[in-house]
Amino acid sequence: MALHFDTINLFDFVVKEGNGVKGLIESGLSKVPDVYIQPVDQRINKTNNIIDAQIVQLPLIDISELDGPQHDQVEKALVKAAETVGFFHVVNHGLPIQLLEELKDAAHMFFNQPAEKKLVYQKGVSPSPLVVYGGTTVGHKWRDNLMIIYNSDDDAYKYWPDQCKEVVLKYMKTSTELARRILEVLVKHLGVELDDSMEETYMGLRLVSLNYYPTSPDPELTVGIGKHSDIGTLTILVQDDIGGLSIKVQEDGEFGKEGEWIEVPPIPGALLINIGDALQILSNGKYRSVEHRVRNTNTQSRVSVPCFFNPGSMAKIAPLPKVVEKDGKAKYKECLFQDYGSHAFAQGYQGKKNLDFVKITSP
Ligand SMILES: O=C(O)CCC(=O)C(=O)O
Repeated sequence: MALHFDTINLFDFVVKEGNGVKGLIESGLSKVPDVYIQPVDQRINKTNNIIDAQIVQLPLIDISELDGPQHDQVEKALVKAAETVGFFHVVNHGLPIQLLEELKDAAHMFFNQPAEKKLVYQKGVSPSPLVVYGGTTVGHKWRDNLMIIYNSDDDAYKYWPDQCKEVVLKYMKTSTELARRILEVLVKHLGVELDDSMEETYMGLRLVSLNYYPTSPDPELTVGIGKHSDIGTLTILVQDDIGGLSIKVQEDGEFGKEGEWIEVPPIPGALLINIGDALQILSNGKYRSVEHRVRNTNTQSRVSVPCFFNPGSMAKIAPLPKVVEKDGKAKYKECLFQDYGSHAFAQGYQGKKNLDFVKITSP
């Protein structure tokens, strides 16, 4: 028989007892609890699982061609995607397809465990503050999550959950190579050689998030994740074949009209990459972070595994001097990444508003 929840025991069930949203749905819940019902302006309209947003093909880039005769065209395609839509798929990316499959399996294995096993990784009791499991009523996302920040291989072997430590570590390492390659191209286009001394600024803080989006009794009322832009430089996303991610078009053009949402269907074996706020700041606005969000479905749960490349907490982020020189003025002021991150987390899901924190408004 389905359980009945009031707000307090809902919080206890989901968060304190570690059942997550997944546990809610497995309890037989047939109605979205009030706390998860989104305000009308945050809802993702859909009828019979067809979202209002259009379905558009994003740029699909064969990254292996960076080492081949198409090198210049691939560089151009990366730069164009980063300057316009801010999201693109890559294939022949160097991450074995088997690794991607194992990663999704590992996510399922972790979330399929009984609540008490997941609870071990909850904030405050987790063996490491860098590994945190949370089902949440806070932020009202219809999603469970395991967040893992990389510190060292030793810590990974000691503290990360057995179900996923090997595969997440491999994923983080191979995607770091890929991210570095892409950042090299993008930064070179700005007139700067990316060398080891800049590593801290571009990817000093790497984290992997395992997302589990359970089916929702009414996907019109819930969101998997509300509209936001990522705060770092680049994000690489592995996802299963369910779909549900949509992005907001920033300017009229081949991907739609400014302000429209487009659905991004997964491409088997491809990785989805997007630009984050820090790269928008470093590039003085040339490369653009993008608002995105995730809808739920009432038929299938979904897993996704983003690897976020962020500046280190103590890294100063500001437009690159070479770009400012060319542009004549800086559009953003310098700040510590940790201050930017704190501001963003305090704001919650506000689209791209976080950038206002550092935006220089003309007198
Ligand atoms: O699940 C997805 O497709 C996107 C995940 C995401 O936006 C996030 O974890 O910040």
